[in-house]
Amino acid sequence: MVKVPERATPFFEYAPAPESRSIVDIKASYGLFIDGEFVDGHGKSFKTISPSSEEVLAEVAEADESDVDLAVKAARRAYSRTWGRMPGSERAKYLYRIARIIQERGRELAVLESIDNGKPIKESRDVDVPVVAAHFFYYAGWADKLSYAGLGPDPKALGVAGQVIPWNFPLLMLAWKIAPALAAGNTVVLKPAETTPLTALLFAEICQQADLPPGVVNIVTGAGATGQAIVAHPDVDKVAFTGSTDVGKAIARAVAGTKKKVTLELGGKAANIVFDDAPVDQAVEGIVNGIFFNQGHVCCAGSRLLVQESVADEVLEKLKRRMSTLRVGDPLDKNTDIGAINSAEQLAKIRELSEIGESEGGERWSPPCELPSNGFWFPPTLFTGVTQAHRIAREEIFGPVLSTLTFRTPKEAVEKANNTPYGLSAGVWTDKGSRILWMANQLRAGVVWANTFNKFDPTSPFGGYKESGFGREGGLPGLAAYLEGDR
Ligand code: TAP
Repeated sequence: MVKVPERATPFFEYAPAPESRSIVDIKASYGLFIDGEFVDGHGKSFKTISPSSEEVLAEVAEADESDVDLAVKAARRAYSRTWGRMPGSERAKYLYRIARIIQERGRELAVLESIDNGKPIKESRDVDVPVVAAHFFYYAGWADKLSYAGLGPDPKALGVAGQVIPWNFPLLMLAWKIAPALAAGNTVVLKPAETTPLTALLFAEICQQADLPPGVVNIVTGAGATGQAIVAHPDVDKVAFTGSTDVGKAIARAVAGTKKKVTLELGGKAANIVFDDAPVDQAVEGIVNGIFFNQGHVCCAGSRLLVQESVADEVLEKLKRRMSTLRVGDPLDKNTDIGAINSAEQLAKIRELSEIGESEGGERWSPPCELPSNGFWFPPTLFTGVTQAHRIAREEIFGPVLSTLTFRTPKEAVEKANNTPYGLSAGVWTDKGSRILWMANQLRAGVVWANTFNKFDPTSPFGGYKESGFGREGGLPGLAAYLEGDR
């Protein structure tokens, strides 16, 4: 019998690392990065705050249509005069330089990401930043090998790419977008999310440090309207969007019938499927990583646990015990497992769906844990007794909330896993290789992890089926998405 502790370790016993704050230089205000320079915008400005303290970090320019137009014009000039004419081997040198500077300034990037986004420093330092650098290294290697992309002997870049990214992995989503676009010879105008603009602006400084020609990368901060202006701009050749399915649908409508190519990376409701022959302790670690990594703000989060009935009690007991050891608190504390929820709006959405989960009959459990008084926090939460009809089994919560369903047979597991409008990822835990292969074929998900979860690598294509979007990022498909001749 596994004993679940009555009280988890309280927040105040942690050892915060405030000195790490001093290694970043957050300016009082930021302009837009257009044509290689930071410039004042024509529009208003907005505040970016730290979700763990609610402290105002900086005032950031909000790009309006005229700013977006300037950015697109700068990108077009750079495409026709410098970047689009440069041999791939030369472009590669810039990308390698950027990758190395990211490594050199890795600690600064990680601390800034944790402050602006709320994610634990051990994740930004050990996952986000290294994977960001790896993306630039990987695509630098492709820049002079485009004729091996399978699109003919001399595939051409598309031109100007307009890129709009979300707040959950601000720097990593930027890398997924900018590295392949630049390697293929495109120039870019990128909008980070309103709540997490700071690391994209630090990346702009890195572009200056790397002597990247002006206009190759343009960063325009702002809200949804800025994103809309990028998508609508007539001189944008390619739109790459990562975000919610609702906004993705609006973007698909906006570009329909235009010359623009589009890739959409949207939401998910992944099943993490545990069979009775799985190594239970390992599976429990995978369940925890699948849903509590990055506060569950992960498009491919394993937010539906499907566990085989015969092992459900054992798995859930061990899971509760493991959840009781998770530390929620200061993102800059190296011991923190779960940081702050990114915004008050996201916290309200998580609370609302959790309350709906209870009212629809799900049984809600969280380990006792003391949450800090300032900032936006939500405890790791487990729902059992969930059915497929419940909203928490169908809708993306995008928070540290796991919905558990059970199954008896592999066929039933597949039916339940596929019973969602989404199709981004899935996880399978079993000892049988043949079952892994069978499940991978049956599951309608772009990525299927076997006996692991949430593993990201620049060489692996990532993307969804159904309402999780279309197109792939990462690997060769991620490069081809920025070249003429791709489907
Ligand atoms: P969204 O609200 O869709 O926002 C994404 C980006 O689009 C933000 O920069 C946003 O600006 C901007 N935007 C909002 N309305 C727009 C419009 N009408 N036209 C153009 N741009 C617009 O998503 P989010 O809340 O930031 O991110 C969470 C969602 O992203 C989740 O559904 C998650 O699953 C998905 N996601 C998917 C993936 C992949 S790879 N499939 C990866 C990460 C996240 P503001 O910031 O100002 O709102």
